[in-house]
Amino acid sequence: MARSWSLLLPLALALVASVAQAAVVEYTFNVGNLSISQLCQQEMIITAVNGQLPGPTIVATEGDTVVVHMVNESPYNMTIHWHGIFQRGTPWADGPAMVTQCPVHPGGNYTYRYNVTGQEGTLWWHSHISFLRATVYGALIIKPRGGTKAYPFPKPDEEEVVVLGEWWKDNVNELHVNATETGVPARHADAYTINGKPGDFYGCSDPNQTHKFELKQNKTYMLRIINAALNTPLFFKVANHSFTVVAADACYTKPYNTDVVVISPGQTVDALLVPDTGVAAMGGRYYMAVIPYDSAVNNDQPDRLYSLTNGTAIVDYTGGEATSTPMLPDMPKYNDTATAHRFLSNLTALVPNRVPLAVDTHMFVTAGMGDTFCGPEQTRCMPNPPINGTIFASSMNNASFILPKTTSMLEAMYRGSIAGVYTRDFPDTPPIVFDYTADEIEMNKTLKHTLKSTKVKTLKYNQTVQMVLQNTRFVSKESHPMHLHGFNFFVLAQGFGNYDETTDTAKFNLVDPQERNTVAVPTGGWAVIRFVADNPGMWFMHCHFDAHLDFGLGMVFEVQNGPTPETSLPPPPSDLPQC
Ligand SMILES: *[C@@H]1O[C@H](CO)[C@@H](O)[C@H](O)[C@H]1NC(C)=O
Ligand SMILES: *[C@@H]1O[C@H](CO)[C@@H](O)[C@H](O)[C@H]1NC(C)=O
Ligand SMILES: *[C@@H]1O[C@H](CO)[C@@H](O)[C@H](O)[C@H]1NC(C)=O
Ligand SMILES: *[C@@H]1O[C@H](CO)[C@@H](O)[C@H](O)[C@H]1NC(C)=O
Ligand SMILES: *[C@@H]1O[C@H](CO)[C@@H](O)[C@H](O)[C@H]1NC(C)=O
Ligand SMILES: *[C@@H]1O[C@H](CO)[C@@H](O)[C@H](O)[C@H]1NC(C)=O
Ligand SMILES: *[C@@H]1O[C@H](CO)[C@@H](O)[C@H](O)[C@H]1NC(C)=O
Ligand SMILES: *[C@@H]1O[C@H](CO)[C@@H](O)[C@H](O)[C@H]1NC(C)=O
Ligand SMILES: *[C@@H]1O[C@H](CO)[C@@H](O)[C@H](O)[C@H]1NC(C)=O
Ligand SMILES: *[C@@H]1O[C@H](CO)[C@@H](O)[C@H](O)[C@H]1NC(C)=O
Ligand SMILES: *[C@@H]1O[C@H](CO)[C@@H](O)[C@H](O)[C@H]1NC(C)=O
Ligand SMILES: *[C@@H]1O[C@H](CO)[C@@H](O)[C@H](O)[C@H]1NC(C)=O
Ligand SMILES: [Cu+2]
Repeated sequence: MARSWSLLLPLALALVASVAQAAVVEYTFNVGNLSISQLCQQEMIITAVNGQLPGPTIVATEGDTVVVHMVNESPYNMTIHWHGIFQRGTPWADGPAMVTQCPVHPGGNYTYRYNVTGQEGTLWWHSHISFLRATVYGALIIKPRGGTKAYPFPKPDEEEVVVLGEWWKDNVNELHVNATETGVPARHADAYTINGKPGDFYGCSDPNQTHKFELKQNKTYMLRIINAALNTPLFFKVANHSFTVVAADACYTKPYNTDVVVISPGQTVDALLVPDTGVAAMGGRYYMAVIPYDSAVNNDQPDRLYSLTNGTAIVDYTGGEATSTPMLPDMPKYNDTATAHRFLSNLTALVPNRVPLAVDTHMFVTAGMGDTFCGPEQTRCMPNPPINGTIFASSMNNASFILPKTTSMLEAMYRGSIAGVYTRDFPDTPPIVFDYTADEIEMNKTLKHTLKSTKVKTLKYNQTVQMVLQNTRFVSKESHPMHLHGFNFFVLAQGFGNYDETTDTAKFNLVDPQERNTVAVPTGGWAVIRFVADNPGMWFMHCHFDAHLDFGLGMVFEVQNGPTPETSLPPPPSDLPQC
C-alpha cells in the first residue's frame, strides 16, 4: 500500500530519482490448444498460453505498466486474473468471470492494462473461469525499482521460478461441467507437478517428465515458489537443503529458517535455498518434492480430495554429468497439521507498525462446506441419497455464492442497475450462532443447509475492515485458503476451535503481523484479517480451492467511490468483453 511503502524500502526510494522512468512491459497471450503427453500417456489436448505449461513468466519492475493482449484461440470462454495485483484505478482488469468482466468468447480478445505500483515480489496469473486454471497459469514477478541490490536480504546470485500444479488425465473443462451439472465434486488430480512436470514417481520413466534445476556450485539461489494447484495445499522440501523465507504473497517477511515450506493454493513464498554444509560445494543431485497437506480432520476417506502421491523435480549441481540417483527428502506425513501450522503462523512482516488500529467494520464470517437441494444448474443432479437428497454446497455466513449470468457485477455497480445481478445483503454475522466446530453439527440438517445467492458487502471508501474467518465442521474440518482480490490484508491471529472474542483478541499481533492476499484458515479453526478498503470496485473474496469456490465458497466486497476522480471507478475500457 502506498502509504506504507515509504517505510519499507527507504534505500529503494532514494534510488528512484536516479533510475529510469517506469516502463511499459507488453505481452501477447495466445490462449489455445496444446497437444501434450504427460505420465507416458498418449498426447492429449489442453488449454495453454503460447503453447507453454506453465505459461510465460511476466517480469516487470515496480511502477511499470503491464499490458497483456489476451487472444482467445481456445474453444472456451476465457478470462485471466492477475493474482495479488491491487488493480488500483483499473478494476476492469482484475479478471474473475462475471465479477469484473464478461468472459472473452472463443475468437475474441481483450487487453489487460494495469500498473504494478507499491508492490514487489512473486505473484502469478491464472485463468478465472471453469477449472481452466489447471493449465492456464504462470508467474508474475515484480522486481524492486532499485534493482536486486534493493532486496532487504542478502542478494542471491540467481533466481528460479518454481510453479507447483496439479494434473488431470482428463479435460478439466469437462470435469467442471460434470461437477456443476451433477452437484458431485470432481475427483482429485492424477499428479502434482513442478514447473508443469510430474516427476519420477508416477510409473513413467521418461526423463522429460521431470523438471531439472541445473544449479552452479557455490552460488546462492532464491526460489520463487507459487502454489498454482487447484485444490491442494502442499508440503515442499529439497533433500539436504533448508530455506530462509524472505517473502510471502509478495510481502517481505522477517527471515524465517525452516526445512519445509507449506504453501496453499493462491499463496507464494520467496525463499533462499540453503544447502546443508558441503552439499553445494561437493555437487550432487537432490530431489525437490511436494506432497499434499490433507487438513481434513475426522475424514474417513483421507484421499477423498487429495491424491496421496508426490511430485518431484531434480536439483542438479553436477552440470548434468552425474546420473546417480538423487537423494530423497524426508517428507512430513500428509496430515501433519502441527508442521503446517508452525510454518503458516510463524511468519512475520519485515517492517513493523503498519496495521491500522481503528476498525470501522467488524465482520464474523463462517466458511465451509454444507449442502443444498438441486437447482437449475444441476441438469443431471445426483443427490445423495438419490431421492429428496442433497448435493454439496459451500457457503460463507450460510450464503452459497453463485455468479450472475447476464451482466458482470462491476458493470452493474458502475451503471447503478444491480437488480437481477446482485443484492447488498451479505450478512456481517452468521444467521445463527452455534458451536461451529463441534462434530455433532454434521448431523444438524437445518444448520448444514444453505441456499444460492449473489450477495455483496458494501463498504464506504477507506473503511478499515476486520473479518474473523471461522471454519465450520458440517462435512469435515478443513483448512480453506481464503483469497481477497484488490488488497493485501494483515493476518492478526489464527487458532483452532471456535474464535472467542473475550480471549482471542489478546492474541492479536498488531505490531508485525504477516501481510498476505491468501490466508490458509487453520482446519477447524479461525483467522482474523484486517484491511483498508481504499480501492473502489468489486473485489471477490473466496476459497482458492476451485472445488470449493465452484460450490459457493465466496462473497464479494463492493467498495464505493472516494471523494475524488482518482478514487472513483473509471469508465470501462472500450474493448471490455460483452456477455
Ligand atoms: C499508470 O502509470 C502510468 C505511467 O506512470 C500513468 O500515466 C497512469 O496514470 C497510471 N494509471 C493508473 C490507473 O494509475
Ligand atoms: C481483437 O478483436 C477485434 C474486435 O473483434 C478485432 O478487430 C481484432 O482483429 C482482434 N485482434 C486479434 C489480435 O485477434
Ligand atoms: C463427464 O460425465 C460424462 C457422463 O457421465 C462421462 O461420460 C464423462 O467421462 C465425464 N467426464 C469426465 C472428464 O469425467
Ligand atoms: C519434452 O516435453 C516438452 C513439453 O513439456 C516438449 O516440448 C519436448 O518436445 C519434449 N522433449 C522430448 C525430447 O520429448
Ligand atoms: C566451491 O567451494 C568449495 C569450497 O570452498 C571449493 O572446494 C570448490 O572448488 C568450489 N567449486 C566451484 C565450482 O567453484
Ligand atoms: C514418492 O512416493 C513414492 C511412492 O510412494 C516413494 O517411494 C517415494 O519415496 C516418494 N518420494 C518422496 C520424495 O517422498
Ligand atoms: C494421521 O493419519 C494417521 C493414519 O494415516 C493417523 O494414525 C494419525 O492419527 C493422523 N494424525 C493426525 C494428527 O490426525
Ligand atoms: C512457531 O509456532 C509454534 C506454534 O505453532 C511455536 O511453538 C514455535 O515456537 C514457533 N516458532 C518457530 C521459530 O518455529
Ligand atoms: C420426498 O419429498 C416429498 C415432498 O416433501 C414427499 O412427499 C416424499 O414422500 C419424499 N420422498 C421420500 C422418499 O422421502
Ligand atoms: C440444530 O442447531 C440449532 C442451533 O444450534 C438448534 O437450535 C437445533 O435444535 C439443532 N437441531 C438438531 C436436530 O440438533
Ligand atoms: C483515508 O484514511 C486515512 C486514515 O486511515 C486518512 O489519512 C485519509 O485522509 C483518508 N482518505 C480519504 C480520502 O478519506
Ligand atoms: C460463454 O459466455 C457467455 C456469456 O458471456 C454465455 O452466454 C455462454 O453460455 C458461455 N459459453 C459457455 C460454453 O459457457
Ligand atoms: Cu475451501
